[in-house]
Amino acid sequence: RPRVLSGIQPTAGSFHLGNYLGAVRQWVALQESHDAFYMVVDLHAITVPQDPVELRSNTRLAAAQLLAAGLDPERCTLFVQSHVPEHAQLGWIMNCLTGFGEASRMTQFKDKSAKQGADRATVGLFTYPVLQVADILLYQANEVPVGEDQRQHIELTRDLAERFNGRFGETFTVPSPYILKETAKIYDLQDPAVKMSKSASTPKGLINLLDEPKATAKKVRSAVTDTDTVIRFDAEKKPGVSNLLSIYSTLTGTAVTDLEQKYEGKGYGALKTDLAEVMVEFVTPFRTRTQEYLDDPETLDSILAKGAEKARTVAAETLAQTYDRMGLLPAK
Ligand code: AQP
Repeated sequence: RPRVLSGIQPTAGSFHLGNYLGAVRQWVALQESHDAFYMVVDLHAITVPQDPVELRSNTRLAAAQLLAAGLDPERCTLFVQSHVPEHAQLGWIMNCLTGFGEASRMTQFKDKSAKQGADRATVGLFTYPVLQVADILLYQANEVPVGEDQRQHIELTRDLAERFNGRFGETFTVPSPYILKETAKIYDLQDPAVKMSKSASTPKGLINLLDEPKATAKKVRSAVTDTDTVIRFDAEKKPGVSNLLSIYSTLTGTAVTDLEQKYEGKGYGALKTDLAEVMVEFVTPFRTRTQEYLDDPETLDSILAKGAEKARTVAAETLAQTYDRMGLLPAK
């Protein structure tokens, strides 16, 4: 079975709809066909300041949401990044292979550091993509299911894998991004020109999966569309409506063309009311299941401990091989 790896940050408590449709939904599907490794990336979360108590509870909350979304510990390996020390270790190696200019070109760092102010952005935030390279290469992943915003980081991963292999001999699998066109980028419901994001979206434009379903329905009903009335997918001319169609189509498994037909002659109000209902039907059981996992922290922690053990077996082997290839003297 080909291998996949991906991660999600334990920040902001609830996952948002972009996280789910862009990434987590694919993770659930891929555990059927792939040898899947999924993690809660707490080491990435600390690249910006975190409250220790919240970080710990958000880490459990992220794991609970992944299980609620459908990850099955019998079918995939689910773990917390900091439980596998090899991530930080290979991260250092990859830092030593990455050009300073190369890292400086990462647009996500540019965006995030600009938002924080250059003096407040940490070196950790700067090397975040390099740690991500290590995350992926440790597991010799063939594919990495992520949203469009991560494409550049996967490119960097490919470059570094090829560089290492070229310099020290075939060691790493060169991974490919696994990005589904329809859900590669879910947009802010109030500003369909920008991606839905926990840090950049307005509260009204951001669908947090764990919010009150009623509040979520309201956000959907007040989504920004356009002054036209036709329900048609056209990402350029009708970004708001197209975003709603993508979300609707993915959540219900109905083709966008079928939705266009269904809503022919009907107004935006009908589309939004129906999508609000679809959303409520999706988030209501999701919230309940998440709470069930949170109510049983022992089971949750033991799932994560087993996951970390499985992950370490793979990660340790890759790291040992990497050290060996580079000429680091083994400890006797
Ligand atoms: N709007 C989105 N559309 C599609 N996919 C998305 N992802 C995030 N936003 C969208 C994907 O979700 C996965 C996990 O993301 P993360 O934990 O790395 O969080 P992030 O990318 O930092 O999420 P945000 O909300 O975008 O955070 P900020 O505001 O801090 O930048 C990834 O696969 C990501 O592609």
